[in-house]
Amino acid sequence: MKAFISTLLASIAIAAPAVAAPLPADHQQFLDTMARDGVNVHINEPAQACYGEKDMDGAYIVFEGDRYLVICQDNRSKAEFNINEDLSFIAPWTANDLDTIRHEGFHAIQDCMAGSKNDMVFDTVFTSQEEVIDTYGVYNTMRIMSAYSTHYEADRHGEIKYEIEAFYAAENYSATELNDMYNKFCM
Ligand SMILES: [Ca+2]
Repeated sequence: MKAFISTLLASIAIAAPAVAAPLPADHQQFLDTMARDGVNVHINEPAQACYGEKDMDGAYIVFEGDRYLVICQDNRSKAEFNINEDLSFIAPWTANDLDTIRHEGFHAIQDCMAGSKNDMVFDTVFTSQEEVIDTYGVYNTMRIMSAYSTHYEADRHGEIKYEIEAFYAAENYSATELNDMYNKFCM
């Protein structure tokens, strides 16, 4: 009997990841708020973004006035999580996936800070950039600046402050706090 139970448990452990793992409620709420306000939320698609040459975590994009929040999950390519080869499959969420939701969602909030909320014209959310860098850490800040200038064109240099702020916000603010910020600045 004991052996049977442990075999059963082992098979459950293998089968469980095939069931779409629900997002933690706070992150689901943040995505729902943005979706209700017209942001198009895409998980593991479009393929050009999530299965292209760059190993992307996600993106915030505005195309012809429509806002897109793209989340590419860490485990999107792992066949063992997707035994049915379902194209719309959602892998189990990782801490980094959740960080990506907070990071890209924060870019949507930055878009609300200047011009219209769907024009990719950003402003910072926090008044003191010194405080942001101080809290996030100079080393981490330099790491972002270095990665960013390697990956993007030099003429986008002015946008680094928005990246630093988004990394800082994703690390230091909960999805609930970011949801409140979205409601405050975007609605
Ligand atoms: Ca804007």
